[in-house]
Amino acid sequence: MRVFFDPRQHDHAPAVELHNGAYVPHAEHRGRMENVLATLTQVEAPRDCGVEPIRRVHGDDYLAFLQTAHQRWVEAGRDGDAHGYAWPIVGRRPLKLDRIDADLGQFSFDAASPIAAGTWTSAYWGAQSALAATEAVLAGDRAAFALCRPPGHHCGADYLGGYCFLNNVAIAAEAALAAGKQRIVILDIDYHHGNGTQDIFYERGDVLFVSLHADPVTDYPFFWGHADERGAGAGEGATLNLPLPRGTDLVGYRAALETGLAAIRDFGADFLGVSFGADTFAGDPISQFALQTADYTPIAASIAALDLPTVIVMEGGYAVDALGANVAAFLAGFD
Ligand code: SP5
Ligand code: ZN
Repeated sequence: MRVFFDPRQHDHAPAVELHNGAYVPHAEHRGRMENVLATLTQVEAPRDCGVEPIRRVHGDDYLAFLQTAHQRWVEAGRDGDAHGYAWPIVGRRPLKLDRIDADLGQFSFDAASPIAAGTWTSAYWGAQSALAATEAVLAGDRAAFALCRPPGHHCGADYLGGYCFLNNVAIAAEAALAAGKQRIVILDIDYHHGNGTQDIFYERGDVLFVSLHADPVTDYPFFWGHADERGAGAGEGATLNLPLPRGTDLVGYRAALETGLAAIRDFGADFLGVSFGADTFAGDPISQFALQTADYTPIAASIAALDLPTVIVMEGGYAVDALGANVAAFLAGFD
């Protein structure tokens, strides 16, 4: 399987994140990618498809914010990475505000996703990796893997969060639609609910979003991913959330996966995007499922049995020393 990654995806290097009331080392760091790259024999850098395919998902105001936020932070006399502290949870509207602090609130939903000097560069090239994998699949490859960093599934059309800045799987899905695909499924198997992806396609009937994740009653992102969120308007019924309890092992996971796969078969898709997070691993430091490394192979084999052109996009996974082995076990299920 072709694998895409650009070394500029390492540039994003926030120092700390807010966790349980204190600043701790940022969990989403370049060592994750280094561990995965060490297990892969062949990795290609993506070509540059430019910003247009990103604009199919993200608004221009948001993209301008991402590109300038850290510079504005520095110009405001601040040190370190840009962190927000105030959010417009009621009646958010596109106000033109001067302060970087206002825009950090306007364009994000959490306080744990700082913007560093290299954030835009890394997010941009991560999205290009997703687009290159999509191109490979559109050209006839059965599956391709985009080693995206930073991840993408928590960010929406005009907000960041959950370590995510550009929604790589949504960008891949829109590229597939632009190339003539008609019905897309996004299967999200990161530990956390993919609230940004869900939001982007919530009112769309041509993109089915299926997510297996830790029950948001107990886990981040809390406010989305509940089973009663099923889409709206033309997208009514095209969102399927399958929340699972902490402690879920392969037995419980496969039962939910079968439910998701049955919905995917019924939908009649011609293209599949997989948001793959390895934070479902038993040893993950910020997550509470109980999957083992060997479990990722049969999980992937069940997904591969859908027999759809498939782009796999990297999302989370913070047990750094095991990440490469977990990714390799997953990719093996497609071979
Ligand atoms: C893509 C993805 O998996 N995002 C997950 C975002 C979860 N962020 C909130 C959880 C807080 C965990 N902080 C742990 C810090 C350890 N250094
Ligand atoms: Zn996650």
